[in-house]
Amino acid sequence: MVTSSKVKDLREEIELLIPSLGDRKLQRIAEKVLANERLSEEDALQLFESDELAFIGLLADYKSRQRNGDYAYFVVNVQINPTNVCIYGCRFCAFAVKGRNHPRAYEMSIDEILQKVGQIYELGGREVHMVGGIPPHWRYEDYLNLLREIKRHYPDVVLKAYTAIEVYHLTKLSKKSVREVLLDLKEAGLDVLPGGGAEIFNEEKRKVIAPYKASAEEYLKIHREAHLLGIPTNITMLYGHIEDYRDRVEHMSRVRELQDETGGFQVFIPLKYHPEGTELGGELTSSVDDLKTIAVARLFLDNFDHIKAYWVTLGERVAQLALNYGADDIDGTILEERIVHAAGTKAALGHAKERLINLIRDAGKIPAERDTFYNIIKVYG
Ligand code: V47
Repeated sequence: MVTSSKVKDLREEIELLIPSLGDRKLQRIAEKVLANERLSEEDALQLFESDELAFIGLLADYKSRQRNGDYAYFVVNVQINPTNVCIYGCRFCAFAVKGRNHPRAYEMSIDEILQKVGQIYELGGREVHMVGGIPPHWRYEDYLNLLREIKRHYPDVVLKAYTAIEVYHLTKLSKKSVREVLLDLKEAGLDVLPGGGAEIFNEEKRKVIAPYKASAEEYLKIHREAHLLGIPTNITMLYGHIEDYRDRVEHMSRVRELQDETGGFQVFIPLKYHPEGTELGGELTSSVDDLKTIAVARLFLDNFDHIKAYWVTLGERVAQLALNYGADDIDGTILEERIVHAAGTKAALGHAKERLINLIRDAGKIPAERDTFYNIIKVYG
């Protein structure tokens, strides 16, 4: 744990403010935070329902700096979405298409994929985040071969690839157990499981937004197995659609429980829902809601080292603000992203490292370039 010189000042500020809060419950929560006591689900709900965003942000900033000092992390990475053809018709997704003959369908060739991996080498990065649709014509071996080919050409690349949803699909394709599939993927070159596909764990809402997807139970089982095999994983929560605050708290509670059990999650990533072009439709959440969600995640998930403000969904400005509301990571250069862009995000792509560094500096934090496993590569003091 790296401490920040600001932690003491923040603590004093919080102590000064507590007596002036009109809300007795919020006072009690603040006292718990200062005493390093775990927040209950009721506390988290209370925070979501409170209007005291600035104060909640202060509490979350205190917690974040206590754990990660004044650092905010970024990674030089490339995102690759190999295909948008997908058997699942998730109603929040504007990216996927059902069949190969759809006018918007695409599938990258292995050469195209390798060329994209090459781009990140040129920039000095090593992380490849690869996730896409689940096409009906891909066989078990296709998933493995793609990893093998990338590793054969670029042996020291770090592959953060396929979500628990692909793993679930692969167990069906191969009739192998989750453990066997994960071992095959690991052997083929998988390093980390990304956090996509978690959506919202409440079964009722999950069935409405993603009717055919693996259940929350199955999803979490795959992450548990990965952790047991020494494969670190990330975890997301898609918010701002039909879920309510209770669902968000339930989701985070299940995440916290599994983290208590295994300690295998690296980072929690709240993903802001973008409705454009989706079957589900809806409205964008407010920036107040976005910042509060980051802050509550930081305060509730006391067993997580990192909370990511994913700039692609939040937009650069809110992601930057989030670094003072409990987030300590903004993901990376990415270069290309199609999933959230299909749903209308206007976040500009191809971020130069310098831009991320400036964005972090302007937020009053110290930019720290990290690898996929959160080891610091270089600090830009
Ligand atoms: O699982 C799909 C989400 C996820 C929309 O592990 C949408 O470090 C918003 O999981 N509006 C994929 N979101 C991206 C993802 C991710 C991103 C960055 C880092 C990591 C990590 C993981 O995107 C999907 C889904 O939850 N998504 N459609 C949409 N309309």
